[in-house]
Amino acid sequence: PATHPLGATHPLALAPVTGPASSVDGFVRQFLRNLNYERGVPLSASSVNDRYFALAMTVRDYLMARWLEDLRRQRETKPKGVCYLSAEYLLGRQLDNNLLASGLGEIATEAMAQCGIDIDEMRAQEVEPGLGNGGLGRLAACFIDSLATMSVPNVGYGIRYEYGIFRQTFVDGQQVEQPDAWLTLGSPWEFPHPEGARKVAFGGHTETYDDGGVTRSRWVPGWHVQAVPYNYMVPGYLNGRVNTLRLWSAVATDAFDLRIFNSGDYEEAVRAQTFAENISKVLYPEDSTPQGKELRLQQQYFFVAASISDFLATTLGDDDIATLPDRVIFQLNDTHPVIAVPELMRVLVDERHLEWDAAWEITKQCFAYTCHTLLPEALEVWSVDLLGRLLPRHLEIIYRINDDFLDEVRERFGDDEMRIRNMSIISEFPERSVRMAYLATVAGSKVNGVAELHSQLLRDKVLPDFNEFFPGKFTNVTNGITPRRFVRLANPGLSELITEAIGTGWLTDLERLRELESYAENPDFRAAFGEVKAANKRRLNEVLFERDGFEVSDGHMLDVMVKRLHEYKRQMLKVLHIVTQYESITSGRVEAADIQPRTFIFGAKAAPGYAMAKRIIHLVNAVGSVVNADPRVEGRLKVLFPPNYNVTLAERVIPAADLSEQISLAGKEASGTGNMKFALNGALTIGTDDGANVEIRELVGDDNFFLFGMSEPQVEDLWAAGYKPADFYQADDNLRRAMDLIASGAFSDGDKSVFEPIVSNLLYDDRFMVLADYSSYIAAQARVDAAYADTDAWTRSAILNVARCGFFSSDRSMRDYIDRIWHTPPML
Ligand code: NBG
Repeated sequence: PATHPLGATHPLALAPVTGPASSVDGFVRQFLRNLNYERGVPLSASSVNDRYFALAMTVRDYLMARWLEDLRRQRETKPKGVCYLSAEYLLGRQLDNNLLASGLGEIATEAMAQCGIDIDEMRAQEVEPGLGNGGLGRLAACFIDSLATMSVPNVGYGIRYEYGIFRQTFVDGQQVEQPDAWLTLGSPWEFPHPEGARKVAFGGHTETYDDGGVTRSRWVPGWHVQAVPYNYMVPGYLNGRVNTLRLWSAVATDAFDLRIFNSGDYEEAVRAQTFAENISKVLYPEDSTPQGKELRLQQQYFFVAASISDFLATTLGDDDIATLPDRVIFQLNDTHPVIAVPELMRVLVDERHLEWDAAWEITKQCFAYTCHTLLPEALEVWSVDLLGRLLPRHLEIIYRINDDFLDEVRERFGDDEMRIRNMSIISEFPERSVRMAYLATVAGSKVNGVAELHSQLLRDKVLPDFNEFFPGKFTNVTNGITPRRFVRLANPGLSELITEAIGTGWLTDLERLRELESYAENPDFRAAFGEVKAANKRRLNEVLFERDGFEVSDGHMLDVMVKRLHEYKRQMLKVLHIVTQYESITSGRVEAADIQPRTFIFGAKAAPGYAMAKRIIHLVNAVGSVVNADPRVEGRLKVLFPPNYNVTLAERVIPAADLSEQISLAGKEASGTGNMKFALNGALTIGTDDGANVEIRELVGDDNFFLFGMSEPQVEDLWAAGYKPADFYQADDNLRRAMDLIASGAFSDGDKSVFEPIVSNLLYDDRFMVLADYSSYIAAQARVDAAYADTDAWTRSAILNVARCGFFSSDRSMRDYIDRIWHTPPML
């Protein structure tokens, strides 16, 4: 059979490419047409933004026929599809991704060149939609990419935040947040559909009424908001498939305005509008620790109510509501969308008039829940007070679900009040509230964690009673990342090298990277691999220079820790390592010339209200200023902290890294996904036995991974024995010297008070056992230094990391979801 020049084997990809943009000439023509007719400018007077828009539209035009065709086919064949419900999608830039998926990259580059335009200028023009905080949102973006690439019908539902994750700047080394006005210049990728708006209700009260002899409940809402859908194309990689991402934007309802307006209160009418539109105004910048604010619950209900209503109206249509489980599975991405459970019950019982039990049978089949955390404080709860005020009918429904559930528990286990209290969806302390994770667990057909260790701890430690009660409900799906964005686009040099070695096809069948294993023994391949890494470092240096004015030294090991700032991730451990190296040189105990030159790169945003995290950011910057300026270090240690780490920067940093820091306290990081991206780009990991690190190490082998620190059971033992961090401080000279140096004010112009809260927190509290793991970490870093000195052996390990991590493709994650949870066949 013929193969597509780009390696895909889907029939649509093999079909002759037709349409306006399929040749350089055609592309130029369509591009100019878009510039003239959509932007209203001639080429000679066009701005970079005009050209970026016209280029994006030309790519869109090309994908459009496939999108429409997919939608038509789905209407016709009515397959079971996945509705992914997620409050976050951290998409990253779209242009390159869509050029890649459509196979138009070369044509577009050539076409732009013929127009006398540098396509890189237009790439740089795109503002990435930062509609997520970190791993959870980026995971959702990887998943929808994989589903499209695997031809699985899917709609991703979420919120079109007007302001995404804040833009981080540093003032005197401290984080200052700026609004992320990503829509200022518009976005060429979205298709607004105001005619498809759904009305979402809030507040009011409930009442019962007589419906021909049947007593029913109904909700009499207090106010409404319109949810306007914006559609985005989600193209599969070279397979002619395009799925949909549908994000909701809040708009005031006409009725709402009119009523007040008629009363003559113009100002109040405008205020009402602002109130409504606030719902999709801004992404909450909390990662892993929810805020519990009313507006947040409004956002959650807003998008799931709109999504369910949308699915029923546009996809199920007039079909029998009882067939719903054959048509859809709603995947709950963490607890944020869990209010969808009582919403579907409300629709089925109150609006469609199903019996409660029949409705519950349907509902249970239509949901599955993914948990993304192990931190108890991160499990979302909503006070009964707030929930009852905002969604009174939903609270009633939750009570009924809980009553029925607890009856079943009693039936099985007897009147074990302790157990009942532990399993109740309603918790009584410290205030009456709804435990959203419990609601999701009771309702979901499956509950999954995001890495083997996480799923095991979820079963055995977080929700053990539920695991006992629902045997078979708990499962694991280890996270993954899309190799299209994070290998092919981010690392074209490596991609080319891989293709030269093993041919095409690996990008959609990542386990094929195994074929690289033997190349690790080939000196020519190792040299080429090393050259790619070096080129990626040079490219990163250019970006950092242009972006932040940083100058990076050649020949350094690039040691990278990029992820949200959170105490459990232990950026402090990394800081202590740097300070230890610095102190050992400046105190004369170690010759600068004797240490392995390293550049440490940090990237991390802190939640604006998380004081300790912000103080740690301040400390990293402070240590950087001192270390980078100290001549005694002879330039052999360098600390760089580019502000505003985001997907775009990740795509540059990760391919350049030598060492990947994955150093959370064992039992705290659910999975991590950065760890996978680094390994697949040939960085070696220094890490604890936590999250997906465990699986990475198992796959790459102990020789190609720097393991340190306590295991999760050891952590438990140390807690049980009584953890005294100060004992560790006393027992380790290096640790004492590093801590003392920070406490002395050496990094704060002699002002001891600035970082005192960090030091005393470590000495007297240290919830995440930084001090307990310090000595093991420093020893592992010494092993890293020794290993890096042998360039050939290091490169060999790096190649083996790439070769053995194909498992971490999000395509594999999607296959696992399909097999274990969704049971959705691919569409032919
Ligand atoms: C995060 C975990 C990560 C995990 C991602 C994706 C939340 C609540 N959880 O370890 O901290 O990789 O989810 O599953 O953001």
